[in-house]
Amino acid sequence: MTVVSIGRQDDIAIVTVNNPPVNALGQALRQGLWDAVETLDADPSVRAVVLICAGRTFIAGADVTEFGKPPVPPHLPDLVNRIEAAAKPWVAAIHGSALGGGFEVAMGCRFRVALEGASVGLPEVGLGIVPGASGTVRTPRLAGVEAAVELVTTGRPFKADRAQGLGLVDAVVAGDLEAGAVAFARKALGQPLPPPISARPVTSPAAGWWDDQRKAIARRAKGEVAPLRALDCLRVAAEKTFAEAMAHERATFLDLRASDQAAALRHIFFAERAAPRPAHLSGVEARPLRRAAVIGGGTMGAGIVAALRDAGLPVTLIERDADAVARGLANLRSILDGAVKRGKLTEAQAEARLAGVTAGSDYAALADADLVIEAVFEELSVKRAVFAQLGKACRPDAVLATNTSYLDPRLIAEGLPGPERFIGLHFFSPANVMKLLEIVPTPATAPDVLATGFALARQLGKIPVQAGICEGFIGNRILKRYRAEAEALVRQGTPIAAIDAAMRAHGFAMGPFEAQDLGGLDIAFLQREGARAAGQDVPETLGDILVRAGRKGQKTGGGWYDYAPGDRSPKPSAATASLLAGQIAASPAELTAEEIATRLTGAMAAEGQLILTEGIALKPSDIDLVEVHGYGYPRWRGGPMFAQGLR
Ligand code: 3H9
Repeated sequence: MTVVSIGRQDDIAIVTVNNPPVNALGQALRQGLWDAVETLDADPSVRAVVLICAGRTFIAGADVTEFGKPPVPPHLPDLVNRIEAAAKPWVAAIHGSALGGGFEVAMGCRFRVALEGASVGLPEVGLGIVPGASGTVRTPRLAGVEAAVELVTTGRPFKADRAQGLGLVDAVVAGDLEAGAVAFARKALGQPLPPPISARPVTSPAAGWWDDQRKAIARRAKGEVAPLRALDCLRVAAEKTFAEAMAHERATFLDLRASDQAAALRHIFFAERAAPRPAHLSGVEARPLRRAAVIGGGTMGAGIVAALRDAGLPVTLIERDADAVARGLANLRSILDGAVKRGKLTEAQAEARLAGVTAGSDYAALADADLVIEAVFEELSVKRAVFAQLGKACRPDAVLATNTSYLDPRLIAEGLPGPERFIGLHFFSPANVMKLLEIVPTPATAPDVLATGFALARQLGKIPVQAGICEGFIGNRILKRYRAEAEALVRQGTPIAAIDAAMRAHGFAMGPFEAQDLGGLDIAFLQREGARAAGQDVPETLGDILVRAGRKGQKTGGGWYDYAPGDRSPKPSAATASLLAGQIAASPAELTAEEIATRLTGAMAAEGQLILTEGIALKPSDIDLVEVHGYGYPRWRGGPMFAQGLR
């Protein structure tokens, strides 16, 4: 396949890159571009060059699959310099995304023209590295230090119009990108050329500004090293010569590329991309999804409605009676209002989301639904009653899903006519925000129904993970083990606050006890009580002792910790200490923060190993995705299985 081809529009050469799927800068493409510069420099009939890409996007970056291998020339920084030093001006014509090395190549060009809606960015920190082909050095020279710091240290791309406002691109065109870029090039040839970016000046802010940035980034990064190293590169770029800054950036890039954090982030990057299309479902066609319905308008049901509406699906919401319908709609409204407040939706978008929902209590409204998701109270008899009605009201080919998080889906589906259309779809709260979706087939689930679960995840922009049937599936089963291990540490005398602090230091947003106080201790307690009532042998937990004493977490003013009214910051609790006193070892084992984290993440991985052995999860990376996307496991550690070398 020819990855680079050269065409002409009179005296303007058109260099087209065609390296599907995302025009990543593998060795062949780097060489092809290098050769194109040489060829066009030598051609006196060419006055300017437009660099454009075939397919869905402009060059989306270096080829990440090459990162584990020794670099082969031409190296990307040299290629960017070569394009910049070309005898004719190059114009990058950007559609889709110009990311990482792709945007660095665009900065080697004398001009950048973007199609409306395109974006540019330097997402390298998300892969645990810094830009390695002048991104930290040319960006501040192109658009100033402040824009460069935001672009590089957050890794978030900028849309074309914002990029133009900051000077990252020179023009935004609508319609035919190639024609627009050629017209731009012709006009540019009639004027003096701007200096190449490497020759442009850069002004460094005062030392205090850099210190403030460092503090803010360190707070956000929670142990992730790349954003801070990227800031260092930008500071060197602003304070030293171009050549010195390039050398510093390259050394940092190579150092980080070989780091554990980069390996972990690459692992998650590829696991996320593999998840929506599992190999065992290739060739299995999903059922069409045009209309969806949700049964139950509680927090979870309303969140699922919001997620379905975000994906543009019309939704029918069914509740028991008129009051419950009104409450369900109010729940949805409050989710949408929250999104407006946070700037995620405009008022008009929120209204449109709401307008696409038909709510009522009559199951007859489900006659044309392609997919129904049950999200009612977590009790078997209640759920069974719902499916008995669905069995009568829905089309025989409609996919019927339960959002249960603990119950056995086989029991929920018992007696359902057409059990092959039944599946578990376990969303995480808030369902319109959390990316994880556990997909739980029963032995009766048809392959195309399973494929429909994955298709739904793709449509909703979620990360799907297939889970087998066991209590808690993958995520909640590991959570239970994690909490049990944390309680075991408390029993051995490790202070509650030391455990939470250790897990935060490890990169979790919260420790296990703070998280329980936030979510409420009563949910898991009621579950254990249910199991006990059903005759199972469930030993008393420390959490049970607290709940029995009325300490259910923040909502009761205290759980593992105390909380002052209106203050969510946890304070060590004398009441908790006295309630648990009889359970705690007299001579405590002194553990370091690292030992605590190793013990707890080790327990997660051990449970993950059991889950794999039992066939509940299909592969270790699925478990890592569950933990990273559902339970706050630090992404840059790659998940519990990756961290233990279980890949
Ligand atoms: C970098 O550039 C370093 C430089 O500064 C310095 C170097 C010296 N490489 O996401 P999708 C594959 S670091 C290899 O589903 P979309 C992906 O695995 C890089 N493969 O598509 C998948 O494969 P498959 C900085 C890549 O349309 C397929 O392409 N750049 C790469 O939803 C489709 O991917 C980035 O971090 C890659 N760089 O989204 C950009 N990227 O089909 C990362 C993708 O076999 N990429 N693949 O499963 C993206 O953000 C998205 O892919 C993009 C398209 C937005 C471009």
